[in-house]
Amino acid sequence: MLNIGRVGDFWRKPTTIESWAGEIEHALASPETTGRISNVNPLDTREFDAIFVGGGAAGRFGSAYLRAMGGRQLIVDRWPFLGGSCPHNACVPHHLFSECAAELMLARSFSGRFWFRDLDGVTTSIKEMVDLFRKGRVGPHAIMNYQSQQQLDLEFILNAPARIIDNHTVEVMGERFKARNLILGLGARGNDPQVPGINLKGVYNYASLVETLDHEPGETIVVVGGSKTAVEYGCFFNATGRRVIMLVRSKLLRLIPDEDTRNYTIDRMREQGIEIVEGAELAGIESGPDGRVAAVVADTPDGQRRIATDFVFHALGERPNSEMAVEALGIKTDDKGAVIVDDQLRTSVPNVYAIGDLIGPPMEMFKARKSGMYAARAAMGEKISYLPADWPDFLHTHYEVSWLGLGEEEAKRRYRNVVTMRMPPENPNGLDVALPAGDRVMLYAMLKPHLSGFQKLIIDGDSRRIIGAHHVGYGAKDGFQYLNVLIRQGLTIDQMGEMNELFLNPTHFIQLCRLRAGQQELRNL
Ligand code: FAD
Ligand code: NAP
Ligand code: COM
Repeated sequence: MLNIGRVGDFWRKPTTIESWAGEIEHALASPETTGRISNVNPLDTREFDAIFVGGGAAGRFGSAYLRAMGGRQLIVDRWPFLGGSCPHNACVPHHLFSECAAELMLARSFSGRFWFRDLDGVTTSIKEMVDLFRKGRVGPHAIMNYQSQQQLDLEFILNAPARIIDNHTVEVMGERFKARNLILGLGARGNDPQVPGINLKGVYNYASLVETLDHEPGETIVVVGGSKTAVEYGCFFNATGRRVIMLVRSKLLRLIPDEDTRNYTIDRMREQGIEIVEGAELAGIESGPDGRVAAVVADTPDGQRRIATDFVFHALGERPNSEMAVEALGIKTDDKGAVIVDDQLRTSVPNVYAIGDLIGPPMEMFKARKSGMYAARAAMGEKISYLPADWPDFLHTHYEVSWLGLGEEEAKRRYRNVVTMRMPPENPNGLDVALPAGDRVMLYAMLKPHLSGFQKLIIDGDSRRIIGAHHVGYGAKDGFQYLNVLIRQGLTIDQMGEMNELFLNPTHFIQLCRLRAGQQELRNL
């Protein structure tokens, strides 16, 4: 009989979200004295169909699916909650900080007018927001545990690192568990720049920021990196009133596929005061007399530059946590440490699957959850095939930037008759036009029109099919999820023009299509 928790197994225990919050708070404060948080069914004698090693988005969604199919699963996670890095240090804080960036940009743009207080020269606290998150995250954590235990009937052991023994066996604090399959969802961690001074106090990545920020950053902040995380945090720091200097190895935001969209995005970042140095390599971080960061040294196209600062944030991508699987199982990985899987999410070791960030890019929530779900089906004997393709994407600056399909440049390489529809329209005064005027940009549209966003739809004029969509503004990314499916099914401008819009909406794509759908020979708009 399994009863492996500390006093009082959680199986069928009537918990609440509040009681889970207390449990998790206690465990985070003193993990050792809490011991294992065990929710294992002591009466079920069936073999586990799969042990999910890691209970992040990938492991949790995979488990829920396997359980829904009637199988028996067990999750083991070293943290005292389910859901993994998303609610603990990755997506959820990012969304909080990006919301702060958008709110602060609005407040600063209309500072001293209407109901906005005068923010001229005012710096707002970064630490207060980080502390707010650290205190508040226990809420989402508790919901994950409550839902998984009470509503999804999942079996799990938390606050307990797992050790892989062989392809059917995992050891959890001295006790061994066996399953028909292992499904590894061990996640990834931030890459550290390999430079002198990287361990100084005052140097952070997204994870250490929320765990260890112990001072209010000074006037100047250096951000190293040029992709989603660097930009999202850089824009937040900037919006608080800091001088932000971004050191970018190659090109900023090269993942945005449409050049007009990318340029609008970067122009607005610069306009908010962010200094962007492309072609810059971090050379070292200097210490002050107190053992904290005092300056950053970078090699830039204009020569070596020393920037005085007490706060450095770096975001250089992620490395999958594959070491344990390599040591224990000899599992095959690529040169970046990602576990290699086939389209059935099988690794090089029989009966071992891998999912989520552990299998490399795209390291996004949709893939974590879907790969978990597909691995569960495979482990239950279904023939599946999962390779992420054609997904919609987004990031935050002070805005939300969403895209899917092709950018205009790539579209023109692939199609001979590319038609675009954009807002603001392409004209010499384009940036002064109060379009798009949609949700959450109406004040900008009235008073600072060039801040009201940018959007572009790309169409193959011959087949009339939509082949790309791009948006800078607010509230559009939700629609992009569904639009992506329709576009993969061959959505045309004529079909889009038949949809029913809710005026005003963030994207305007439906009414733009209706304006042009009557044309035999499509022209740009
Ligand atoms: P994780 O959530 O990292 O789960 C891995 C789990 O394994 C963890 O719970 C860990 O405790 C556990 N574990 C590790 N080792 C052991 C062990 N030995 N024993 C037991 N347990 C172990 N994606 C989006 O789609 N949208 C966003 O807005 C977004 N924002 C992001 C912001 C940032 C700053 C970052 C860094 C990422 C963001 N992502 C976003 C990506 C997203 O967070 C990840 O793709 C997703 O969380 C990966 O889920 P996972 O289950 O694969 O890994
Ligand atoms: P990323 O998208 O992999 O980008 C890494 C950045 O670091 C790039 O700008 C890269 O430059 C730079 N870089 C890498 N190694 C470097 C080095 N040695 N020196 C200098 N620069 C270096 O990673 P990320 O932005 O850190 O994000 C991590 C993961 O989380 C990604 O998979 C991302 O998709 C996900 N995430 C998602 C969201 C979201 O959905 N909104 C938000 C945040 C993070 P080059 O361009 O020159 O290679
Ligand atoms: C979301 C975590 S923050 S999970 O995907 O619901 O497990």
